[in-house]
Amino acid sequence: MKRLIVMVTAFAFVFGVGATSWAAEKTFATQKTKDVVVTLKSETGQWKQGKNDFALEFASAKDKQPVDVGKVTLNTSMTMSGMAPMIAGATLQPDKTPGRYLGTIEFSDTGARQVTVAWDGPAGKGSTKFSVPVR
Ligand SMILES: [Cu+2]
Repeated sequence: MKRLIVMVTAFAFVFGVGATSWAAEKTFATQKTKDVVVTLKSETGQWKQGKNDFALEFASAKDKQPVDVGKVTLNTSMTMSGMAPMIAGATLQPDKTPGRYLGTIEFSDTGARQVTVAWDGPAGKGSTKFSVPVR
């Protein structure tokens, strides 16, 4: 029995590192619409200049249960004085559980981003905007 526990622990250690789910995720943005609650999470709990990994989750506004929203996009825009807005979009892929997506996004500088999340699927079509700082 002891040997089995050691093996399971070793397995979890080897395969836990580098996996797409994080040991502890921190929520860094949440936005409620009429139908859904959109949540942004990551291991660091923030977006930084450079490349970022994060998770995007959708839950029902009614009962907080995960909701499959189908096709999802996340785009960001930053207003710059005397310049065209800086635009960055996320690469998103569905995670193993419904309503959860894993994303990467790259920012070339710091500052507040206007984030637009849009979805189109079984739960209907919608979009929401909110602000997230890049530190
Ligand atoms: Cu900028």
